[in-house]
Amino acid sequence: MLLLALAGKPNCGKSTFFKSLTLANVEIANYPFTTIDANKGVAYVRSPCPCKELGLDNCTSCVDGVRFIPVELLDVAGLVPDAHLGRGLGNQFLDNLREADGIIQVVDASGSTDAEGNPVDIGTRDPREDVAFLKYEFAMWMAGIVDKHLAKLVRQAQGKDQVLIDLLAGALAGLRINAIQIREAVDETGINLAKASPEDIEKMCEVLLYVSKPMILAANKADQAPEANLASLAELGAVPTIAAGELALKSAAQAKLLRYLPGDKTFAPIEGAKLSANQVKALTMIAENMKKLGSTGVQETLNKLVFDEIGMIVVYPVEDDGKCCNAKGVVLPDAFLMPKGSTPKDLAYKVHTDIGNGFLYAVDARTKMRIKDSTELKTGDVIRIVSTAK
Ligand SMILES: Nc1nc2c(ncn2[C@@H]2O[C@H](COP(=O)(O)OP(=O)(O)OP(=O)(O)O)[C@@H](O)[C@H]2O)c(=O)[nH]1
Ligand SMILES: [Mg+2]
Repeated sequence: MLLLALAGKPNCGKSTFFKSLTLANVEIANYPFTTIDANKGVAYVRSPCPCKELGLDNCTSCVDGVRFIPVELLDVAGLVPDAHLGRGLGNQFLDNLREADGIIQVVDASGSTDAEGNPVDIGTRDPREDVAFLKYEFAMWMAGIVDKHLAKLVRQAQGKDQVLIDLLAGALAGLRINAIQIREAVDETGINLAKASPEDIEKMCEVLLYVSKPMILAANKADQAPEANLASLAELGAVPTIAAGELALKSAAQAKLLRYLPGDKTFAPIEGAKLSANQVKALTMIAENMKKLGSTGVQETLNKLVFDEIGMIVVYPVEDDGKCCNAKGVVLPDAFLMPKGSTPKDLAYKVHTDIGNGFLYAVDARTKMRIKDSTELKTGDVIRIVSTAK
């Protein structure tokens, strides 16, 4: 499963963001380092289910035509400047980010926390100052790992450039970094890896981070953020978010107090639901903010990371391309997240190794036609795999 991580300075709302996506029971509080040990949970990206368009009215795998597809989400401790040197909680949670396929960087757009996450008056801190440091800390941490291994690897490679890159890829496999990405970083920075200075290694790691860890910026606490902060963060591509609002809506929907699907533009009352005066007041404020921003932004952030930055697509394998179902008659039973560029054979392997090994051809359920093995699948494709394996 895809693994995504929330990162940012202490007290910016990571755990609130996490809880709003996973409904896991985690600690949230207005002081730094509330979270110490990483929390892992399951969140869902949102995608339109093809059942509506295909006129399949017996789909039980979606909610009103909306499909929620699981991904793993990690909530880690806050990161402070010079964490790579051991400040704050230091390297421990940089280590937690190692295996992430993508990162949501949460910033406190309201400017109500200082660099270390201590509460200050709203608008005091310029949130742009909290953006660059995360990449820097991560790159420096990575540089430390490269530095530790490089001299030995250079000796082993005996002057062979590609061998050195392959060896380094082996050393960085735990960070999910491969030889192609290292080659790209070496070429782009123009360094001589075998003779790299500490500065060369840092430069290379900045590029390596960029190519290996797609990121999205969430301008959180947008409900309390000065307009100027939201505007300057928008210039950096940030999605304005109200994690606390999303959490309130998800919890209220779960308690059947209102109707809300994550990512909806608004929410609807449920007749007969008993809301206290305080709840009504809080919900009114959330509704006003959602109107201003378009939504709470939380689902949008996750979707943008997965679909735009990491570049995943959603594909639906079926066994019966007439009814778009599996052998048990379940309509569109699976929704698989796959990297862009995946082919029918990749899908066959994703269904099962045996199905992949026995792959013969694939049929597009919309056209009922065989598709070429080299076809790049796209989001919403409903595909029947024909394989010698059952
Ligand atoms: N106004 C507002 N407050 C928020 C929002 N999201 C989180 N908060 C508040 O921000 C404070 C910190 O939230 P946490 O989720 O604990 O922050 P964190 O980043 O996990 O903090 P550490 O674990 O200490 O690094 C809490 O008081 C939350 O209620 C939001 O969207 N709007
Ligand atoms: Mg936390």
